[in-house]
Amino acid sequence: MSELRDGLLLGLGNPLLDISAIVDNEYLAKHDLGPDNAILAEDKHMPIFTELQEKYNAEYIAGGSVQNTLRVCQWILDKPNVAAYFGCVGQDKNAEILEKRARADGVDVCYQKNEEQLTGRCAVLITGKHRSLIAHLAAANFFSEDHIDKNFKYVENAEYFYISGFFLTVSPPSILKVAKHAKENNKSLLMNLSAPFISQLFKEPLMQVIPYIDLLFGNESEALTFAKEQNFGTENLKEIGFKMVSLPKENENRPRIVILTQGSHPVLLFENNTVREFPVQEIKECDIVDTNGAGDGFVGGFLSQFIQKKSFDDCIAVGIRAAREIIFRSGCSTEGEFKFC
Ligand code: 26A
Repeated sequence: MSELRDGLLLGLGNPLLDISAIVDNEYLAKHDLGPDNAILAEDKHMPIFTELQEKYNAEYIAGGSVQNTLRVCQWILDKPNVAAYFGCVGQDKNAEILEKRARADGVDVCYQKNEEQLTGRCAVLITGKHRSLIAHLAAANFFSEDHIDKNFKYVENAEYFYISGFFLTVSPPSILKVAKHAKENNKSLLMNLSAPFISQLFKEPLMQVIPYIDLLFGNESEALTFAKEQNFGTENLKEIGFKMVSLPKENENRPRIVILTQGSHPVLLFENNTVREFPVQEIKECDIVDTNGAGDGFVGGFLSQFIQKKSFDDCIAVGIRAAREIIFRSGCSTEGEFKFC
């Protein structure tokens, strides 16, 4: 086992406050939304934020995909401040709520602060097992590379970097800066496809960073969309995983790993020309509180072991366990002690 120290893991992402409510299909239809969207808010979506507040008894929960992952990772580790985080917030109450939650969970947040913009929010519309995410990034969209330059000690100190595909909508130059540092210093860059729209609308910056990615996470719909956009000519997840593994890679010292989750179906792990399957215990529909943050939780559990150089069997087992715990709770919440089994 390798020793845990402060700042071993650095995450970059969009700090968002989730405004979460249970709605019906009619409400989704009214706003032209599907049950499992993950999109950027357009002007037409803005009334949703007030409606959730005024008519749907919304809950306010700390969110933002990478921040969720780091909070879950810290929840599992006994030691605070192993994970540090960069992202941009406004100077408002919501930023204070986010920072307080993240610090209470043990994440060493280093926010860039924007005086003109409000902290980002994400509407989370729950219908049964499904959740639709509409993110209004606001301040999060104003993250800039100079925050990295000013706080480069965090980058130098970290051995592992975790960045969402979502962050490609904000600052590809920041991602490339960290990616190049990781390559030059033989450190690990882990990324997530995050949502189908990333492979469609942010294809160019995504393909620019792909060669630097040592470990790529995605779920089945994200993988299928990526394959379609890249003309892989197959809808078979195993074939897609192998093709992702063999995309160009800068640091040839490490083989690329690809991990694809598929809800209650087995997690697939691709390495060189092998694929391994890890079964997931199905959760009864009546035990599901909400699936918001489940994917982030999986990565958080995985990272908590990966940064200790544990085996992939351990990393994935804890990932699955963490996702399960998050599904039993509202949003990505981490109160109480994490139970390994
Ligand atoms: C750029 N976009 C769309 C986003 C997000 C996002 N985090 C960062 N960028 N859209 C949704 N989320 C977060 O994902 C979590 C669930 O996986 C939500 O804030 C939610 O907590």
